[in-house]
Amino acid sequence: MLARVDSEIEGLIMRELHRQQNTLMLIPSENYASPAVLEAQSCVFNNKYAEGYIANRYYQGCRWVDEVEKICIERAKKLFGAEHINVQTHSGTGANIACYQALLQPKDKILSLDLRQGGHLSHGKEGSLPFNFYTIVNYGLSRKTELFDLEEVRRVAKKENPRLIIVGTSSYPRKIEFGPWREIADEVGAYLMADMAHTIGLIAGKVYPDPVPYADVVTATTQKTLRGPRGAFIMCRKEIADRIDRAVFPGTQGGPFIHIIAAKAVCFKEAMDSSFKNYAHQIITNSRFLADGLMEEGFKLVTGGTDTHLILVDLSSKKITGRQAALLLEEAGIVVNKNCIPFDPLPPSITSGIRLGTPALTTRGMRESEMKLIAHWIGQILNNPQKGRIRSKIKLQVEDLCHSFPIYETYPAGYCYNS
Ligand code: DSN
Repeated sequence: MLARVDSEIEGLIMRELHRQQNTLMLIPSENYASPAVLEAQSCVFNNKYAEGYIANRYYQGCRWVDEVEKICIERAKKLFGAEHINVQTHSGTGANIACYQALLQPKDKILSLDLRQGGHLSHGKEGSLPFNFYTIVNYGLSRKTELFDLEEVRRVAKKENPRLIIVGTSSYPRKIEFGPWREIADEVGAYLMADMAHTIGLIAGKVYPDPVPYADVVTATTQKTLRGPRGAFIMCRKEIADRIDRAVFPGTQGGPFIHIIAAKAVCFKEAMDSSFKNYAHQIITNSRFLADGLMEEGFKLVTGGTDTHLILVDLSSKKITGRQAALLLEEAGIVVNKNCIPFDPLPPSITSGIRLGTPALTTRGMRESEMKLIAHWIGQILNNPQKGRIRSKIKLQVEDLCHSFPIYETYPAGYCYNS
């Protein structure tokens, strides 16, 4: 149908499918949603307005909408054990902003990780809505270990007396234990918000510490490690449930995207299957193999390795910037993103690092041996930036490898999609 109505857009969709099939998707925030998720999110719920919440809408005709949202919430609660969950938020940034709206007054202080060291734009970057409405103060990582320095966080918290402390990052390759963060928040009387946009799939798969018992609010996206549609949700204690719900609607959003909520429900169902635990476990195994392989190729990794889905490569000793590295790798079909490393002297548009992750390759069914091979290719390319012939040769090998791990024609059995 689309091809008949709009062949131009249909053609671009097919090209993008071809690109996704024939390149290695190593951006840690990307993944391949299942065909069931894609089907649900393109369904007729797209046509329905449903402002409000279950059994309390501003529109008629919401009988099936209510059923879908109820099932979605029930599944998420079963998966994560939170007291209250709002599944209406459209994005991670929107979810974070709704939490600020629920918990803070204008000018209240937010303590978050410096963006240049792994924090997120929505944690208060200059020019963002939170920056304009609230007072942002930052903690940093330890210069020596590149890990969180909890004593430093405590020191800044005691000095600044924030109303909200945010833990959670988009380029931290290590696990975070949430108990000490709760203690610091309690010591200064602050709310604790855990932004788990990146790691929520690992939490669902029980291979990453659980923030739910410790944080007042947990925000998460559904399209990254959770492998669902583009969207987000908020988990919180029941005492603040009404404030969170009101901050989402009508506070910061209008009508919920019911087709996306349907797809979130499918994604939660898939994540409840035992195969998802294997998937999450394999993401980390793959990440460790890729990290070890990169170190064997002579790369320095931030924190010296990984125990999550994500690897941050420090290129400062390689005489190549993150931007150059990402472009060279893309020529060979290896898709990563440039990323600041802690204390990076270069701006975010150039950077001294690249960020890699294994969620998407693991969905394709790739395992340890493929990670070793990919690390070797990355080494060959970045250790020989002048040699275009190497990139051309590896591009063909990448296509061969991709051919053996198709994304949407058929599905490998086991920990990939339920077969
Ligand atoms: N853009 C996401 C990431 O790549 O980490 C965060 O919002």
